Amino acid sequence: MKSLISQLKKHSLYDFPVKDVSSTILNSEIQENIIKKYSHFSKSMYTRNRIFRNDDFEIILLCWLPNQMAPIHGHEGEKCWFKVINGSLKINNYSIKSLAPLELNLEEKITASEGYLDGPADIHSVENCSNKPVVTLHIYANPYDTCTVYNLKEKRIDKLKMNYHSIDGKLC
Ligand code: 2CO
Ligand code: FE2
Repeated sequence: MKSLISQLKKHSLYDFPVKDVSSTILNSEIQENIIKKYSHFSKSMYTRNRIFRNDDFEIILLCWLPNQMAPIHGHEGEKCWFKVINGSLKINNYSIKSLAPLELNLEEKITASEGYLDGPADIHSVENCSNKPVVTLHIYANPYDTCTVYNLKEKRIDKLKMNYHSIDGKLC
């Protein structure tokens, strides 16, 4: 993890070049003790467990129980990557067709299994459709605290405050 952090610090000097950051994340081994330390699951929703944050980027471990999902949301212009550490998830990528009334185009449906690297993502939903817990490692540059949620059913756009379930391994 130390080496991933120092490589990302270098990438931050060049505004996170997509190709280089992608290969850094793909090539970085996430040790079992790191996964253990930051993995916390909750029955109420998927959890966001902060490993590292500075002004330029953050690293979060997300833990998904079966059927837990992130609704369709945007990434506020930040660059967002995530790698599947174990298990398998479904990702839907969207683009905006119209804001009023709200209409999105479903661009891509991806089944992401262990080792898959997603990103940089823009508007997507992510769901654990499997019957096993899933862990994913997320890099966000720059960190954001609120995100836009696209509610297609009610044709509404909401702002959602992002919370952490744990920071540095300790529950919030
Ligand atoms: N962006 C969501 C979050 O940070 C997870 S979906 O993958 O980017 O909670
Ligand atoms: Fe996301």
